Amino acid sequence: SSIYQNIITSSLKSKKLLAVLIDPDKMSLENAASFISKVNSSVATQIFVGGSEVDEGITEALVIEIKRYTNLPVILFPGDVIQITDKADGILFLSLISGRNPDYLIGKHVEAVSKLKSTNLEIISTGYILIENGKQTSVERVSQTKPIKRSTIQTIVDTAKAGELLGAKLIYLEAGSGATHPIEPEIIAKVKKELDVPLIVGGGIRSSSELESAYKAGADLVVIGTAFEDNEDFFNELKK
Ligand code: 1GP
Repeated sequence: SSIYQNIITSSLKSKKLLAVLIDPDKMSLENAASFISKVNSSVATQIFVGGSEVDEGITEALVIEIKRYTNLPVILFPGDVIQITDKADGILFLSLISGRNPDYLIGKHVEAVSKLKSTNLEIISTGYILIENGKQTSVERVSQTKPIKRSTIQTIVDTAKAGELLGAKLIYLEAGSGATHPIEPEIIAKVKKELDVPLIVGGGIRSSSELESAYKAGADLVVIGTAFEDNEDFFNELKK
């Protein structure tokens, strides 16, 4: 349980964590080495690999390539069962608790068990909460679920707490990849106040000031993908 233990320890010490999200659908094997060298010289502490729509087989090849170039933990953030590979270090076992689609609450998890049993992946139960962000995100489209409205903060807070009470080891507030606006600090702060487990925040964070404001509001780990895909120079602002 070293990945989770590290997140817990960091959270207790208020040491903030940053995961770089690599979508196998958008990252070619050829570009992985140079991208990872930038990740290595940045303040990033984790690498997440996953996406909403990824063809079978691609994830494993990419994870092997990423692991060649970094010692950071590589954690699967899968949109589907076919993205599971034992070449990674861990997996966020996500239940989409903002939605009411049984497939994404428990169905795909049942399907995943036979695959997971043959791996040494560290499996981290994660309550995944999609929050409305003005446009339809791919999580919404693929999962056929509605996000929670940002105005209904109490529902967001109660959903996060229900996830924790059901046993989630992490709660992940998601605005959706490429979201126009990141999750409001007020939402992050209110959720954090109610939670005993670490809080992950992601979606639409594109600057170091937005990153800082998510941390300040209470995010223990922030996930950034699109901002690095669009502009690798952003790593220069996040040098160690
Ligand atoms: C998406 O939270 C992650 O699942 C990261 O989102 O690509 O917008 O950074 P971005």
